[in-house]
Amino acid sequence: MRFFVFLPAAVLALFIANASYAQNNELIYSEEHFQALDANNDGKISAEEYRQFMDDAFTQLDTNGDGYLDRNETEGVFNEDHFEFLVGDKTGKISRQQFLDQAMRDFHFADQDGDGYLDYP
Ligand SMILES: [Ca+2]
Ligand SMILES: [Ca+2]
Ligand SMILES: [Ca+2]
Repeated sequence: MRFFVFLPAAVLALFIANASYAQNNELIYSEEHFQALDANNDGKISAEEYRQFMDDAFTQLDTNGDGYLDRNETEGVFNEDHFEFLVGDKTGKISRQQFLDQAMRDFHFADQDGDGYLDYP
């Protein structure tokens, strides 16, 4: 399965072994990537499983534990355009809520049939 997902492309590559990029930040998922996200092993990724994964990812990225991601913490994860896009305001940092909101927009974008789950490739 190949689909374009903006935020996960950057984050998943960091936290899932062997995730690989194609061009334009398109992440190529293999079955093992899906298994990493599919916490209850029912063969599909629910919105809640996805949200939990991204929430954990945020916690790991927020190395100084202030509840925001700044440029230093996201170096090598987001380029400058991505960072500005995610910040979206003048704080200069990405809050957990902003991060998860974008993650869930990506989830629903990737869920093309709209059943609330991402299926295995
Ligand atoms: Ca599942
Ligand atoms: Ca931080
Ligand atoms: Ca679906």
